[in-house]
Amino acid sequence: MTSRAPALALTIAGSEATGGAGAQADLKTFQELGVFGIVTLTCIVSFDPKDNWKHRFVPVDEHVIADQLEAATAAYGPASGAPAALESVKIGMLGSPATIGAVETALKAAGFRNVVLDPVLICKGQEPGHALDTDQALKSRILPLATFVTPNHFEAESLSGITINNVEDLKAAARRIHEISGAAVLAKGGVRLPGADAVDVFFDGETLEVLSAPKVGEVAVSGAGCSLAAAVTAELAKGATPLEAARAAKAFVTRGIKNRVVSGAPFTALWQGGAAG
Ligand code: PXL
Repeated sequence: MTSRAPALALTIAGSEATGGAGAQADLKTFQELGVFGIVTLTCIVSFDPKDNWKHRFVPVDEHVIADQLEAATAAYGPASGAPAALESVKIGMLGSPATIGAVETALKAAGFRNVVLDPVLICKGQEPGHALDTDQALKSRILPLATFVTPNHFEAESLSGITINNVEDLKAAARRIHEISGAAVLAKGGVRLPGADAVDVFFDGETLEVLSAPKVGEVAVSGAGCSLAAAVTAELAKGATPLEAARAAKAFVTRGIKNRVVSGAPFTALWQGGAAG
C-alpha cells in the first residue's frame, strides 16, 4: 500500500466551549486545509450565558500540558523518526504564567521549524489588564521563540507601543514587532480600521505587503484570529513561504467569515467548512 503522509501541525491552545474559537477552530482549519491536526489543551473557556457571556476560564495544570507536549513530540516531533515530522506549531491562548513556562520549555526542547504565535493577550469580552503578568510572560518568553506572529489591532498596539489609527500606523507596528521578535508579522487591522476593506499588513524584514479584502460586516467574528493563525500554520506545514501562507490564510478567513454561523450567543462564529457544503 502506498499512501502519502499528510503534513502535520500542532496547536497549543485553549478549548472554547461554543466551538467557535480556540483549539476547535484550529483543528477544523487544519482539517479543512488537508493537514493532520494535533492538540495540546492549555485551558477551558466556557462563556457564561447567565452573566452576559463573560469568560469562565479554567487552566489545565502545567504538568498535564507538559505531558501532552511530551506525547505529541515523542510521536511526531523533529526527533521522533516519524516519516513526516511535526515541524509546525501554532500557539494560541496560554492563559497563565505557569502554562507559559511549560510551553517555553517544550518549544526550546523540540526545535520546531515554524512557530506561529497568535499573541492572545485578551479574548473578546475579557477585561483588558486582567492578566498583566500573563501578558508580560508571553512577551518576554514566547515571543522571542516565534517565527511568525499574528497580532490583532489591540495586540499590535500593545506589542509595538504604537497607536494604530490607519494603515500607515499598522505598517509601522508590523515593522516594530518584526524588530522586537525577528519573526514574520501579519498585523491585523480587521474591522477595527476605518474604510470599506479589512486590511492586514505582512512584514518579514524584507517584504512589506498590504493584504486587503472587502469587509464582511463591521463586527468581529469569533474564531477569525484563531483560524487565521491556524491557516498560516497549515500552509507553512505544507511548504508555503511565510508570504504565501499569509495570503492563503487571509483568503481562507475571508471565506469563513462570509459563511459565518449564527447562534443564541451575541457573536457569530467563522465556519471553516462552508466551501464544502
Ligand atoms: O479569540 C481568542 C480566543 C482564543 N482561545 C480561546 C478563546 C478565545 C476567545 O474567546 O476562548 C480558548
